[in-house]
Amino acid sequence: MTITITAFERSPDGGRGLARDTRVRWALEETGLAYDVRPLSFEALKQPAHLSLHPFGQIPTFEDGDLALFESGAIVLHIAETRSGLLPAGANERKRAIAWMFAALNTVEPPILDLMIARLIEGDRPWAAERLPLVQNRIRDRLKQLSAYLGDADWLDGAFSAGDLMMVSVLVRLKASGLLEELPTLAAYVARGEARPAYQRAFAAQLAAFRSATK
Ligand code: GTB
Repeated sequence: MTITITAFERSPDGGRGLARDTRVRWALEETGLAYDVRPLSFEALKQPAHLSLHPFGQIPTFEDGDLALFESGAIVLHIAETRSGLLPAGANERKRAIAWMFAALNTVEPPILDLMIARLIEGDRPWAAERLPLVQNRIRDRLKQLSAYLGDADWLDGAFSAGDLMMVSVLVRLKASGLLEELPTLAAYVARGEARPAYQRAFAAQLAAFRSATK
């Protein structure tokens, strides 16, 4: 049975790998799992066939035999728990790696999403210029804390794990903002993640899909 994931037919990020299928592709590549991709238009996302897999009509989803999952965090955790390479062997270390996945999704990603919304959706509101620095400063606070924790280490808690995969996936969305560059430790951390061959393969695959859809 081949794993099938869903992705945007034509990602609005222009192939920059910012949509959440990239983190799932990355986890699949890290663990050596082959997969197929079902590309979906924005219209198809909201059709019954896809809504039966994803209640909110979004990507990514994951199907493997009789298992169907949605939510990138749940999908990456499933991959990490069923294959070796993304979670440490020790029980406590595994839990800490999972805690870092939650930290990426629940503590670091929300202010980053606020910035995207403030810029892309609310940028023309009369209060936008006043709000933007507040949103940016909330991100700065988180990044400073994360950078201080990381210190000189390559990865968050020992060897590279699903926690790093998720954290790097969240932080890459800041690349165009300039905020990452304010903290060289974190910029280097993201660069280390992006340099991994599995990330490179995942990125190339989503870019190839975008290019073939826009040919
Ligand atoms: N919590 C869910 C998860 O982690 O899986 C969130 C899933 C989600 O937001 N999916 C988005 C989606 O399907 C795509 S990734 N949106 C369509 C819809 O809701 O109708 C978010 C995203 C979209 C676009 C860019 N971009 O253009 O840069 C980046 C990220």
